[in-house]
Amino acid sequence: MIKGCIFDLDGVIVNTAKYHYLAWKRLANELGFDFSEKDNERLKGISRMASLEILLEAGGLSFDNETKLALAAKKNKWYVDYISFIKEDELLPGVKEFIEKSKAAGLKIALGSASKNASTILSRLKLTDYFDIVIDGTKVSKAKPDPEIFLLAAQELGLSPVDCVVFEDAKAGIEAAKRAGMKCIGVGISSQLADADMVIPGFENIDLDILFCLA
Ligand code: B16
Ligand code: MG
Repeated sequence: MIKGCIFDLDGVIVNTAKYHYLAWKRLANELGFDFSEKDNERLKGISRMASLEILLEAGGLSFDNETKLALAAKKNKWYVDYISFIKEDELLPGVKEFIEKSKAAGLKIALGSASKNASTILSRLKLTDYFDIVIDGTKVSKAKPDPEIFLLAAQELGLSPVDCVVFEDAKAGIEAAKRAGMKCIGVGISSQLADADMVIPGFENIDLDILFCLA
C-alpha cells in the first residue's frame, strides 16, 4: 500500500531545465561551441558533473579535474542567478494541489532531487513546509540512476521502499526508482518514459486515485 510520495524537482514540480539550459549553453558558447536544446535533454535528472562531461564531449573538449570543477562552478553561478527570480507562478500546473491532496490523505511527502540547489528553489516556490523530508544532491554521494537518493528518502520517512511511489520526468530517475524497489509514475511523454509503471502528462486533473492503480 502506498504510504509515501517522493517527488523529483526539475520537470515534476517546476521547469528549471530551461535555466539549466541557458547556463550550460552560455558555458558552451564561452568555450567556443554551440549546445542545442535537444542536447540538453540528455542532461535531465543527472548530476552537475555528469552533465558537464556530456557537454564537453559534445564540444569535443577535455580538461583536467581542477578546470572541470571551475567550469561547473561558473555554470552554477549563472544558474543560481537565473533561479533567484523563480516565483510561485512557475510551479507546474496542478502539482501543488496534488501534494496538498496527498498530505490531506495522510501520505508522507519527500523530495528526491539531484540538485544541490533544491532547498533554494523550494523556498522561492514557498513549498518547503509541504515536505516531511528533502533529499537532494547535497545529501548523497551517488547520483541517479543510482537508487541512493530514493532509498535515503524512504529511510528518513520511516517507510519501506515498496510503500513509496516516485514521480519522475527523467529516464535516469525512473531507473533509480525501479532499482530502489519503488513504484514510479512518469511525468511527461509516455514514449520517453516507457520504464515507469504509469505515465501522466502532468498533474492537472490528476486525482489521488491513480495511486490505487499501482498496486
Ligand atoms: P544542480 P532533478 C536535476 O534535478 C536536473 O534535472 C539536472 O539537469 C541537474 O544537472 C541536476 O538536478 C543537478 O542540479 O546543478 O542544481 O545541483 O530533476 O533531480 O530535480
Ligand atoms: Mg527531473
